[in-house]
Amino acid sequence: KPRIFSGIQPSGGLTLGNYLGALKRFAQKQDEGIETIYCLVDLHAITVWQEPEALRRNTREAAAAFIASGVDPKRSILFNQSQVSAHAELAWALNCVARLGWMNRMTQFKDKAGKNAEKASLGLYAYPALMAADILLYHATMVPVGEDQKQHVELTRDIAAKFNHDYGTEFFPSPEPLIEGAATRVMSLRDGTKKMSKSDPSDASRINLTDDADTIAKKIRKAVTDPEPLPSEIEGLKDRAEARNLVNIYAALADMTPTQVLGEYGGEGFGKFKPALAELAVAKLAPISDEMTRLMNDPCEIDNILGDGANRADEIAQPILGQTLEIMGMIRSR
Ligand code: AQP
Repeated sequence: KPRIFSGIQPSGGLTLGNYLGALKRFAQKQDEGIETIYCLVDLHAITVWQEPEALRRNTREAAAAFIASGVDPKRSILFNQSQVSAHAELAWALNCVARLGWMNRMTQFKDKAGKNAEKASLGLYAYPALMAADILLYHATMVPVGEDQKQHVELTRDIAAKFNHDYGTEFFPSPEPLIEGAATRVMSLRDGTKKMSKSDPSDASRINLTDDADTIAKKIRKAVTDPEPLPSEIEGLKDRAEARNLVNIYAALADMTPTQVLGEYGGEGFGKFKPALAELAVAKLAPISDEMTRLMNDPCEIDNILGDGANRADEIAQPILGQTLEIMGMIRSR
């Protein structure tokens, strides 16, 4: 039976990258009649330092962003990871299945740990095994993610296959990464070779879902670009990372293909394209930001939604955790 699982780290305010690469598609998937489970992965967030008050606020704000983007907490399960303890428990079991050699190849660890990997937390290194647990705990078959998470979903498939092989079972299904649309990798507005990220020190590099209209317009106006007009054909964007990024963002926001966008704006300079993009971005993001502000006025309501989601997630997760441990030879006598 198809089932979708995906998560977002509440490690800061969410960006346009998170919206186009994840949230917008999460809401669409729910409308395709597939069971959808969405998680605010707070246990992942603490792999790098989080101020406790900020983590609480960011978790509620991310929940508000899901709901404001169209995820219906009645039709989908929406919860924060740490309220379902089976995630951490299965992660331990999978830590014992995953091989060091596999973990050493994970590029996100290298990117996030930087040059001084000795100072990184053990959790940051083990992050992909926890992510595998998140997905396998629900026997999820599809994982909608941005490009950057593809390697982790592939590792999840390797872990599932090794578990099944070692224990002579077909217990874990192999999940497929779903990487779709024009904006699977939204890039920084300051550097077309870096992904737009909530933890980038430069606020000008990203559009936050909570930015007001003036801020959005200013960031787009100041986005780094080359001086050439837009090409009429998609091939013309090949060596123009910044221009390609803005065209992809426009396409994703307008539900168009990049080719259609160039059909409209090919030959135009950024003096015309950037204001059009800013207007579109404001039109699409303002209702989300307004709804987030409204929801954030009632943190108790958000906490109740997360609690209800956690109860429903737990009902699926507990039996799967129990069966996993039993397959591994652990006594379950209560
Ligand atoms: N720039 C992006 N373009 C497309 N998709 C993106 N995603 C993140 N950035 C982009 C997708 O959003 C989902 C949640 O990601 P996450 O918050 O769990 O972690 P991340 O991928 O590490 O995102 P950030 O914003 O870069 O966070 P930090 O800065 O904390 O590391 C995923 O589906 C991801 O693909």
